[in-house]
Amino acid sequence: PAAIRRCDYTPPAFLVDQVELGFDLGEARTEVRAVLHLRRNPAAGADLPLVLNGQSLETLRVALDGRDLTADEYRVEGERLTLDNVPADAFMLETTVANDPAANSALEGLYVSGGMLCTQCEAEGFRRITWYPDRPDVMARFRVRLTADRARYPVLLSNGNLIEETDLGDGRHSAVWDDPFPKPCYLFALVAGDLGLVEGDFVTRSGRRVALKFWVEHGNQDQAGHALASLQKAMAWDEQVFGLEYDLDIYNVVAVSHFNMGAMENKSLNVFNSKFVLAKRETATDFDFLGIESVIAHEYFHNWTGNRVTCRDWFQLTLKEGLTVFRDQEFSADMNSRGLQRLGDVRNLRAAQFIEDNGPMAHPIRPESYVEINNFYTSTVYQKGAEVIRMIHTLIGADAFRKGMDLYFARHDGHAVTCEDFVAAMEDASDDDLSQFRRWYSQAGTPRVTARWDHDQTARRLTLSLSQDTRPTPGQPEKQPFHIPVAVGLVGADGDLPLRLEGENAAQGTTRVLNLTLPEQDFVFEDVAEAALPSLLRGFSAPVILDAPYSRADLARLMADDSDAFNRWDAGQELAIRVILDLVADHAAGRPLALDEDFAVAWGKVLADYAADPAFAAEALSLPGFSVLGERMETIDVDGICAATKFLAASLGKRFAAPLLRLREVLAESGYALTPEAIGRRRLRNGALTFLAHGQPADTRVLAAEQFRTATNMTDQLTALSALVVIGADAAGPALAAFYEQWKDERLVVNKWLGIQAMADWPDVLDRVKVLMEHPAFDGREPNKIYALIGGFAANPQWFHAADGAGYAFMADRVLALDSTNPQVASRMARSLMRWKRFDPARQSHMRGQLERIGAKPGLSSDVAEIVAKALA
Ligand code: DPP
Ligand code: ZN
Repeated sequence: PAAIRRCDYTPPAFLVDQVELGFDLGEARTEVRAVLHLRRNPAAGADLPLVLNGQSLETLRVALDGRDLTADEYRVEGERLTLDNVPADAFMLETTVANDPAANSALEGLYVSGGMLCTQCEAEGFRRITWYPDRPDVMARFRVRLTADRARYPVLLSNGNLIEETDLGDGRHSAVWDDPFPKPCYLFALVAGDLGLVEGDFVTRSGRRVALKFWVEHGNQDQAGHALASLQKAMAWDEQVFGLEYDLDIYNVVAVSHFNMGAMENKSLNVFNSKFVLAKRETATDFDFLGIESVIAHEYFHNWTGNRVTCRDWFQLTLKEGLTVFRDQEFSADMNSRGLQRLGDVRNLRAAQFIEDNGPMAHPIRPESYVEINNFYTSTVYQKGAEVIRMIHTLIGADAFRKGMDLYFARHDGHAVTCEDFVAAMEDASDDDLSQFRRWYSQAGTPRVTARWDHDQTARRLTLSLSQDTRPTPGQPEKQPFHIPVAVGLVGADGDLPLRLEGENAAQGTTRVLNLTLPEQDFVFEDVAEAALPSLLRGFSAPVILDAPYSRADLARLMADDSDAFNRWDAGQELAIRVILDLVADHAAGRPLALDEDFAVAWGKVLADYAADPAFAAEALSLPGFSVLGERMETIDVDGICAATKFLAASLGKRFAAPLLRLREVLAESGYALTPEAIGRRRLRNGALTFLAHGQPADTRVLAAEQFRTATNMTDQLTALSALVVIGADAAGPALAAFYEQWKDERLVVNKWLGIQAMADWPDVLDRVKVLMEHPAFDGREPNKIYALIGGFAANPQWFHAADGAGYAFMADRVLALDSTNPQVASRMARSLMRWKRFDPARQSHMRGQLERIGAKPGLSSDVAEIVAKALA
């Protein structure tokens, strides 16, 4: 399939003012009658034909202004319906189509999930429902009539307000929903099913009472409370921070078990992957609770950043996603702990986005081309997109940023716009020049910022030399310098020094944001009497790789003394990375591995001081993961990284067994709370258990089994189970069986059970995964189960990357099987093979062979084909 290019954008030839949709709903056959009120777009060519998109539709009728068209008056070619002759001005096009939701395993368009009918239209799923100009810059008002069997589908939902309900007398009923806000069709949704309701409300600051309705499977009503509370908090926060109020009287959220992504922000009818709605203490971990809070908020925030102001075309996806991720990160920071939020977000960015940016899929946050838009819901568009918004916030300041948001809405409410429109609003509101900054939208790759410094004792000045360099990415051999905000402090013997830059009359604060815009730049700090240590990129002020000549002693000092929490944590991580990379080198050279004494002392100090901030200590003690470590090596040494990491965890667990055990006792709590403090204490206590499982497996077995048995919440129970898995298959066997027995009716918990086994560091794990695929707990049509079991295995560094290539062959088999049923999920799995060039020659050849095998499948989906083509390019 050919690539679609951003530069080829043309405005739509026709606009839709109003749509009336009539659904006659059934699992095996749904008929859709669509009436489109169209008119020519004055901004487009006057003689263009009307072209509508459609996919897998059985076309029953086409009528123009009430007159049925004969087969020679329109053309259906592939996925397009063309009418060459339409009235010069406004007209009405009517179509009737049939489709088969039960056969729709791709989970795009109208499909069946657990007996209910639901939809997913972003990005291009609406065309699987009816003929339509399926592009986001066509915004129309929708009125929707749903008709269905009353007993099977008592609940009928669509966007907007419910304006009519009718019992049709014959066992069927209908509902009419009207959405007063014009929207692109990707925000359309319907749900029909037999669902339980959990209700709450929210009164907006202007006094509008909004009914908040959470629709869940019967029996799950006790698991929607956290999602409801999160929505209420998000609504209040958006009023306080951005002055944005909800605009309808009803807000529906439906939890479905079959869903490709996390959730979808359809206007007033969010459809959610049930894992981001359902939670109670017994079944959901702290991580799950935080995830729900953030995704519920994310989809709510889209109502303004995405729905009221939407994207002109899909190249602008980061316009709504980067901005909305930034908003949800800020919300979570305000609800919980700002410091922890930041380091968690950066950890995710580095573990996924930096890796994407340094591989065959590297693309700017606003891509120039795509084959399949579904492949571009990436961590680059989302997470790096959020970092780009954050940099604007840093550069212009919170007040100007808020003014920029106000201006953006004043200018563009009700319209489909571009990233440029957003940046222009920020620029106009702040009077700052963001022209060079715009390169963040057009250039891919992670810049490397190199810092060197020189302290002139006599002149009392510290000169900080910063330079930047961005490596070529596919299609972009040359990079222009970025505008990079570098937040800097100077750590002296008694804390931060006041900062006066050359040319200034007085010191201003202790953290300054420097504007790095050239390939190389010097910044001179005056009045620096002592040999201060620069603390660079505070708060991770830009998504770059920092190269600074810190000695290990410097890192230990920053770990202890930096006033910036992010940099304290990051210094510790950097120290751990260096120690592990040394161990990897020892492993490669056949040298015996030994625990680095300085690192052990620094780590032990954090452990000893945990009481001041247990949550931070938990983060600071945890070791960097496989992907971050691999990224630091020219060729990823799979066996070396696994051996080194295990060795370090075991050595620390052994050496510090006594304080770890003590800490567990001190932190043992009787009650359960979901406060940031309680979550932090649990995280630290459970982290301790994991180190103990590595360090003294035999002694920890009883402790872990005990915690597994007596746990009153899923965080504790699941950590205990993981610890037993670390200890070994013998220790874990009975607990795994008991866990399944206890939770077999809770599908989200069963997914955890699948995932934990897929990630086990056991030599026969692949055989176990294959056996689990036949287990009743698995369902190859449910994305969550595939992500847990197959995705879990792909995240198993040692055994997915087994030297004989068996893991890769297994993954290719899964991709090929999924390609015919669910290309989106297949494409995600295929990405596990993309970075083959980073591995050793034997693994390279195994991975490439599997990519070629996938690529040879006749009729491969465009989703997977694009990934394979990019990987092999
Ligand atoms: N637009 C959705 C989200 O990111 C993804 N389908 O919220
Ligand atoms: Zn989103």
